[in-house]
Amino acid sequence: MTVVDPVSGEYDALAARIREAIERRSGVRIPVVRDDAPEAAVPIRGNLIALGNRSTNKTMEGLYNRYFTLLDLWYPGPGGYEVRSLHNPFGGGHNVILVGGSDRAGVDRATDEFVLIDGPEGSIDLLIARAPTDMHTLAVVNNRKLDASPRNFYGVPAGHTNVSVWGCMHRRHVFVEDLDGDGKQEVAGEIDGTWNRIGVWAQDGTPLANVHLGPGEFEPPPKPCPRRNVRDMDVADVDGDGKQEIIAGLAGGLALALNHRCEKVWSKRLPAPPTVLACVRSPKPWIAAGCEDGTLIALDGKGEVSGMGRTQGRPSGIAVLDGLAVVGTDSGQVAGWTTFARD
Ligand SMILES: [Ca+2]
Ligand SMILES: [Ca+2]
Repeated sequence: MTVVDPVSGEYDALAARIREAIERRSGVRIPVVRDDAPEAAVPIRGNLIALGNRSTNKTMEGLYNRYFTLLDLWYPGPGGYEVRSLHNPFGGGHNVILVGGSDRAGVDRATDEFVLIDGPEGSIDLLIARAPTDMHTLAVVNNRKLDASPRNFYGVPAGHTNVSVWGCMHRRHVFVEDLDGDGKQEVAGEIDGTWNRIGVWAQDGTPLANVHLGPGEFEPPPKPCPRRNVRDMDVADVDGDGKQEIIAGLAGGLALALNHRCEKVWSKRLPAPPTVLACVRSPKPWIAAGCEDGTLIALDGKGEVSGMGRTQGRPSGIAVLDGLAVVGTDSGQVAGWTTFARD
């Protein structure tokens, strides 16, 4: 397996993230080649992981011109992403994993969604979330079968209803973490759109916990689907008890903390609905949220406000850098803040 990274260098950091994710899981360090390398040529001569779209990656362009992918500057559109397997396109027994988007935000998100977990009998499963999508299930591709049709990680525990809608519910986060501290990893994430919920599943897909958060907000036509009401989420042990909390920013204006059973630990009403949220893990855990009106909030592990600031515009992205929360807004501002004194 080889990662194809364009000569532009635009996705170098993303290619490194994929290589590290595979190395962490399997112990194998796979090669990364440029898209003008012989190993990246189409028709393909080996198993590839291709980043980007037809305009940013020559390998993608070769596949696109033969109708094997539709990833371009229009599809999946601003911020959209697709992680998909392309099975044996040239009959030579070689396959491609497409990690694509129309813009950097989409390809970045596609890389985030490239999640590997332990499969049966020592094998490895790739969990694939898509937006746009058909159903809200995760696709599960096992490294020994390379069959992209199995679906999992969408069920609900007994006593809960599995609300299902065609093409109107999405997966945007897949966390693989030991939530309850028992040494085994669980899969956690939100399902959003027409109906919103957060779920936790065992590694075999058995539903362990679920909380329903209700219908999404309707947008005026031509938007076909209700927007999500889970705007952002993260997972961290924010209160230091050895078990991870699930922290969600909701369109109704709340930051919500759940335990691994999806039970509410606390919720906090913010000055305006949050658009982005992340947990900062050092030097001590805290939660950073950016709100619609540009307010930047720091919450401690109990949901109490420990700091407040302001930026211009609506926060559209958040990252954590060395104890600092950094937010970018739709008006072009970038702001970093922390609640602790820095060296
Ligand atoms: Ca566990
Ligand atoms: Ca905890």
